[in-house]
Amino acid sequence: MPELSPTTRARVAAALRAQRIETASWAYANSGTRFKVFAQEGVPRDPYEKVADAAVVHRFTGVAPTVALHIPWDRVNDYADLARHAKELGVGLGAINANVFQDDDFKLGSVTNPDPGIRRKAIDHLLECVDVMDATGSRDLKLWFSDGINYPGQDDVRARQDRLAEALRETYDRLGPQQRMLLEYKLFEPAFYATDVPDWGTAYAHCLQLGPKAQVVIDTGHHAPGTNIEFIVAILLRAGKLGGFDFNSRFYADDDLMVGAADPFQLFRIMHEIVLADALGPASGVAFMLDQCHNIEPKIPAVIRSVLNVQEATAKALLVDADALRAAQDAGDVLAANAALMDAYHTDVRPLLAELRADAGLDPDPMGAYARSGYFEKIRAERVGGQQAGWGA
Ligand code: LRH
Ligand code: MN
Repeated sequence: MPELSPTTRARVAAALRAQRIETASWAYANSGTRFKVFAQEGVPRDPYEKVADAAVVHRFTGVAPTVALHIPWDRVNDYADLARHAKELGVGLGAINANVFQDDDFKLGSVTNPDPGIRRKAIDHLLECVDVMDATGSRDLKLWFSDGINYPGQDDVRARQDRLAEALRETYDRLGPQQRMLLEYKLFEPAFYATDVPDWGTAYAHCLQLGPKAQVVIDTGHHAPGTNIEFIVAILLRAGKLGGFDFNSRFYADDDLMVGAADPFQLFRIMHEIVLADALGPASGVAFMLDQCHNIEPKIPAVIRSVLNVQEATAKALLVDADALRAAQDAGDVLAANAALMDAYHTDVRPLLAELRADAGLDPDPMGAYARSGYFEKIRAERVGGQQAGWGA
């Protein structure tokens, strides 16, 4: 790695130290595909054990201080007690994810269902999730709707949008002053003809109509192949409507693989747009969340690896020589401009990150440190019996 000037090193180090990546409670639980869910030893049996695993990821990476919850997968009797448990372990409870995609009543839709009684049931769940936020102290309500239709004519597309808007409005009006609604879009699955929130434009239109507390979430696995996701990032940042990311990666569809595993260059390009817009720090309001399923790989190491992948892409993006890039762009020097990005991308930032971890009193090698910690052996021995957590589908 080229010798960094002291000012560059200080700037990059400060930005990386301030980075915050939220992990997902469901990533620590069993998950799979419609073909098979492969159970693993040591998997949590309840939200308390999921939070404990999230705390271990933070202990070894130093940049994952919150864990997102999913309701009802993480329903407990006393959310304030769960928040206390998290605090004792050095983490906080993050975004609250609603779930209106697993109830039999929602076969033809949840908030978009033709049946007003079923819509009421769905909205009541969204409102329950805001109650949970009040108890956990969470800022973000994350909404993903599996709602859609499988055949042309199955339902009226515009009528479904009206129903969606009505449900979002009622939920938006329930939010507290410091709370936000993050609307997530997805091109398809489980709906296979039309999804009611299929793309960033639809999510953006609804968020614009709702107001400043409604923002768009970009799940990196939710686009048509070939979609330029960093373009969407730039557009939503420019509009002040980028609420956050569900980071993962994919080779084909919504594969929910480790972020950066399938396309590290895409992750770098996304973080480049974030750095360009000075939207990396917590003050930007952009929530950097992981939304992954570790179907065959050991879960806690996979989450640690994912956090490291985001750190590495971020460090590379922070190393882009902004002045050289700007000069080349202004001069119309296409190759020099592209080279400014590629030089940063091809920089091995791992030694720098290892140094920064050591400076922060962390083991420079979080994956190795976790393996040597004996934590897996401990949970494998302790977590015997009971019902392992999963998607409860
Ligand atoms: C939908 C999704 C959504 C979550 C779920 C776990 O595909 O990305 O963010 O609710 O995964
Ligand atoms: Mn998601």
